[in-house]
Amino acid sequence: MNLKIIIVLLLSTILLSACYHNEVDAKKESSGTETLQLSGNVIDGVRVVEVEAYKFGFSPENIVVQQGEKVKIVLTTRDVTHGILASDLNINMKVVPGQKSIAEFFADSKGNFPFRCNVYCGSGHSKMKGLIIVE
Ligand SMILES: [Cu+2]
Repeated sequence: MNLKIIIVLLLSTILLSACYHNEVDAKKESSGTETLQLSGNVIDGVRVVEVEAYKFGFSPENIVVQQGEKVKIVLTTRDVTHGILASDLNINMKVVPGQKSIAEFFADSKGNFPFRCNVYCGSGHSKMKGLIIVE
């Protein structure tokens, strides 16, 4: 009788620890392949991302898109003339206050592509940097 109880206890302990390990593994996996929130919205098959430039930065400063997407960046400025230069993606645009500037590119390869402001706009100009992340 006692032996049966011991066996049942042993078995349930083994089962519980197996479940626990699975849970831990699942957690490890999900944190390892953490996905970033995609920027903008897909409209007619094109990912449209609105970016606002300001002294001295970009909002958002990280633009996240998926590989294979056609991407349209709609740039506006909060204050003075700014621009976006992302040489790796052949993007070179400027925007003046009160207007919109549009650039399109095809996200054909994964990676992080830095961009910066290409219009000198004051003391913090060199801090105006961002990243286009193709995942
Ligand atoms: Cu600027």
